[in-house]
Amino acid sequence: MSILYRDARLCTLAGPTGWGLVDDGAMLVDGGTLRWLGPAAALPAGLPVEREHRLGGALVTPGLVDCHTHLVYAGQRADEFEQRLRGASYAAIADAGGGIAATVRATRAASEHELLAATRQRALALLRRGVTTLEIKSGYGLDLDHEARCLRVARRIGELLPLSVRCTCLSAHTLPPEYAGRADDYIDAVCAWLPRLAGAGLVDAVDAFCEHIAFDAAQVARVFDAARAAGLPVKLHAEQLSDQGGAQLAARHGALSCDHLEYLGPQGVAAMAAAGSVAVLLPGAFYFLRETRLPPVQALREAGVAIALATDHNPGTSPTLDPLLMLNMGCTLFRLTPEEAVRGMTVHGAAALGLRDRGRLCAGQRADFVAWPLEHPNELCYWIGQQPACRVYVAGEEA
Ligand code: DI6
Ligand code: FE
Repeated sequence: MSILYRDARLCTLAGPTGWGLVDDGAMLVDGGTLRWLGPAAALPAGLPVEREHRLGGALVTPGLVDCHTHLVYAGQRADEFEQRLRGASYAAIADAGGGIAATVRATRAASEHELLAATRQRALALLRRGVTTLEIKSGYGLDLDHEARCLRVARRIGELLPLSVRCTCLSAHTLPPEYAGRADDYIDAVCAWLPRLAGAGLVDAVDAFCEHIAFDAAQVARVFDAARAAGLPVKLHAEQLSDQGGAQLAARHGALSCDHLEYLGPQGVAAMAAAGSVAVLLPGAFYFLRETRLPPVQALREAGVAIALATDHNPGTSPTLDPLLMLNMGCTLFRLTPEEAVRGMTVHGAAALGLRDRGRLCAGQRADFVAWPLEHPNELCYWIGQQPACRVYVAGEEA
């Protein structure tokens, strides 16, 4: 079915810089792919158009890519939020058995059906707010069966909703209680699961948490070697609370992305630039943990490292389902320009997932796009908590 969309202001992001605005634009979609786009006045004659749809002067951007979420979990951690407001640190709460471990207990206790229902609601909220490609991590199961369950739920979301879902195995998220004092044994176990989870078609990438409250660089390196042996790309929660040299390690393994990065140093920046790893910045977690150390945005820019933004949705450090709020915070907290922020949740978010077929509007790309009741794309970063009533199109069809 070929569909001609017209009467839109296109924000194509087609070039390396600039919004790529096209006024009075038209787009021809066929087989879920953009075949032609440009000013309506330049529409070639004789295009095969089976259906025509007017977008009422809407601003059209590429579909948003939320490249870092922990969407599969049960329960909530509002009590920890209160404890932190009274002065407890995230690390101290984790050391006392709370934090990620608290969500692991709740997640293990939930049924797969409950996990699916809760995750579906969250994914649907993101879809309604313009997200067309979504990464979902495991990491609240932390044994083979529970990790497999979380990854099955993530996969199922991509079948139930008109969204592209990428599933990331984050079994090296924290040490589960049954392995207390035996972190290296747990890493051995994770390395043994990986080929099985991958063989079941449940994993698109492998992630780990490199931090003093999680795993050290040598342990992460073993997980990454197992990922490579299973033919899977890697990414890393790196330098979130301290500089562990995680970004350099990840870059040596050709990481798709390094994420968080508040404590990233010059050597980490250089390593990421050389490896072409994307810097995924997560202002929701920075804000919610009331962090003060800023990621080195200017150094990343100067080194030519692509910067992405994501929600990092999770119950401990970023309980948001609001992608546009992340764009706003990317600008206000991290001093990104609005164009950098929007690229961060489109073309660079896609790159952080290894996807080159989306994130821009140009011929040959997937026809994932969003029609917004806005005049200019900088408004995506400007309104706070307004949720403009957008229409979301996935592979050329309204979702
Ligand atoms: N860093 C984070 O911000 C999340 N995971 C991670 O490695 C937090 C996960 C949680 O607190 O539940
Ligand atoms: Fe995260």
